[in-house]
Amino acid sequence: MSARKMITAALPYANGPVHIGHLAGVYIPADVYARFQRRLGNDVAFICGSDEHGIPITIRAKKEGVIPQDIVDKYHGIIKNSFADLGISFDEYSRTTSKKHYEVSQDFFTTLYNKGKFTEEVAEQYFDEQANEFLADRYIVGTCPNCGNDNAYGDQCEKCGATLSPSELINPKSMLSGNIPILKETKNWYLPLNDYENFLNEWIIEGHKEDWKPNVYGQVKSWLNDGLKPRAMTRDLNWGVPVPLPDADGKVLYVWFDAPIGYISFTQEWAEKNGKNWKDYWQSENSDLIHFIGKDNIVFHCIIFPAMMKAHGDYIMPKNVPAFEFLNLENDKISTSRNWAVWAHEYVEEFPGQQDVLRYALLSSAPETKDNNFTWKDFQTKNNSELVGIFGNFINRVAVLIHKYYDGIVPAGDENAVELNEIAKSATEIENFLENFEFRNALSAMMNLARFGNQYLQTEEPWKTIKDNPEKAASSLFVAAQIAVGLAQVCEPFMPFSAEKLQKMFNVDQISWEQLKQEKVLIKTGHQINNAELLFSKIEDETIEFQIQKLENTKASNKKTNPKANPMKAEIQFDDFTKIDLRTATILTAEKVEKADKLLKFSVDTGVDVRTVVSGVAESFTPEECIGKQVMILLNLAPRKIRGIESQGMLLLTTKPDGKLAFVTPDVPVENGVEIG
Ligand code: B3M
Ligand code: ZN
Repeated sequence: MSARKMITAALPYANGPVHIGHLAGVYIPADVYARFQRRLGNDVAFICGSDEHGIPITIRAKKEGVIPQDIVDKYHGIIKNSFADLGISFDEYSRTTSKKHYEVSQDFFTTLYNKGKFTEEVAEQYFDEQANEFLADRYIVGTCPNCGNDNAYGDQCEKCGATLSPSELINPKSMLSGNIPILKETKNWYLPLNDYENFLNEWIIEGHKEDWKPNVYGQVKSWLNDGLKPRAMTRDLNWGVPVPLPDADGKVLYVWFDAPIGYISFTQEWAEKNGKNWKDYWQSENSDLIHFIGKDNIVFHCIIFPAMMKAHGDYIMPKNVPAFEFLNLENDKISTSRNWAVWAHEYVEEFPGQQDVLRYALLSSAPETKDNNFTWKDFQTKNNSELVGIFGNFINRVAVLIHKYYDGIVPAGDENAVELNEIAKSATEIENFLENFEFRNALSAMMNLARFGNQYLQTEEPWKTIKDNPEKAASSLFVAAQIAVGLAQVCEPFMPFSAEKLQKMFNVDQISWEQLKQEKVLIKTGHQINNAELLFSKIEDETIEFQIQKLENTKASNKKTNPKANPMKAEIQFDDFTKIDLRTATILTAEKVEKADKLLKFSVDTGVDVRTVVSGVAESFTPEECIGKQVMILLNLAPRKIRGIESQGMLLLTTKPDGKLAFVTPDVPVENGVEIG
């Protein structure tokens, strides 16, 4: 009987595109595993989707000056396409804003509520009176009690790395309005994780010491040693799945409550479309649940989500949670905000048809047991020396020689040649490694078969023996053809695009892993093969230089030329800019405004008319200094009353190093009323 494998990959936040760190640490290994399980003949559901709730989304929306829905729509599309382009073979890729997900996650909450699994707690939380909103930790800034950084967040100081709670911040301020927040009482529903300590200890600490990765096991153990506390499963926020209770206005499910339920709701979506029963995957002891995640998600997948499922009562526990460490880029931490990344969607565009090269390079430096590093030079070497030099070279020689000497028909050879054992050996090794989540070793075992084939040809030299021992040449190429087809089979989980090309080239179908281990002859004497196709091509130095230069540019633009300069405001569209009517103008008269130390009143010739403008420049200029100056005016600014005087427009000003103001003027005299833009 085939086994059932419920495989999940962490739901990426739809607040930015995916980069090589995500790919190497979660999605490519998960895909290799899922593809391999399918080849074993197992019943696989490989499920993922975008995580569209939570603070990361609302922060991004604020930064881009749009609403959260716009953000998730944009990035969900980009992420989904990148995965498809890179051959990540999800059975379902959905999103947590789907209708089904709202139903399933609310239903899950209601079940726990009705079973009395939550406690209700009233606690004081920071509230922004002007914005009329409770503030998530990330929305509070203040001075770090640890290092004095003035821009520490309510949950963390990014300067010294300290983990904080909002109440520890000195002079907390709301990021929404800049005001000082007040403390206000609010009720939320908590899951008393402490009630699940015994269960978790027994299940993981006693039950999975041997088979879970040491990094995962160790982290869980230290959490349990420290003791668990009740954790709020609801939040006062306006972006998320509404809490399905009558007295819960303005409250949503905690993103780490709803997101993992996404795995379940997406499985349901998939099952409905494919005539399956989702419960076979989530609520049956015949199913193995496996979560692929990054190391920062361990506590959620090994403690909180299992506690939720345990509280619910109907669910199986994960069989394993292979969590990966982090991948660095050119020896520096990958960072979305610093744009220090290789973005999946850019790679696909810049390296068309070379998806397998990235898959190969990332798998071979997958951060399995410790953080690892990606460099472009290394990427180039892996392609040129291994994929082109060994794998591609071997395949190409086999196909070309069979065409050259035998018109593309596989010649006769020894069906019991010892070399043929290498194929089953490679398949078995790969199987053992993958069942153990050792992706790098599995990849090496695959490459070793290519290496073996290459050396075999080199020693046999059929291009020489063809002259005086044609039978030997035929036998060598028969064996080489078996190895080539073996490679076409074993490389599929790792390099699916190349596998497809290879299968076409040798005119064979994909077979199961079992067959691969049993059948020595994978391509028979007399079988017609197709023309050789180029599998991999050399990556030139210029291509790599271009990528390195791109990173250099990022580095340069991350270094502010003026450290005091404020960050850029939210992006605007060209249409927004064209609404602004800027003109050249000349100051005709200037006088002090009574009882206002800072203000001067001007009459200004704008070319269009002569109008009155009040400006706060009295501490920088005398009225006499201003008369006759050519300036720039924002002409279509709605009039405002300043000290009883109607100011019709605004003069453009900037600040000099001494703190005094200066008019922005054209660098040569021009007529009044000329447009600027
Ligand atoms: N969105 C966190 C992350 O991307 C998160 C994973 C959810 S898995 C249920 O790190
Ligand atoms: Zn600090």
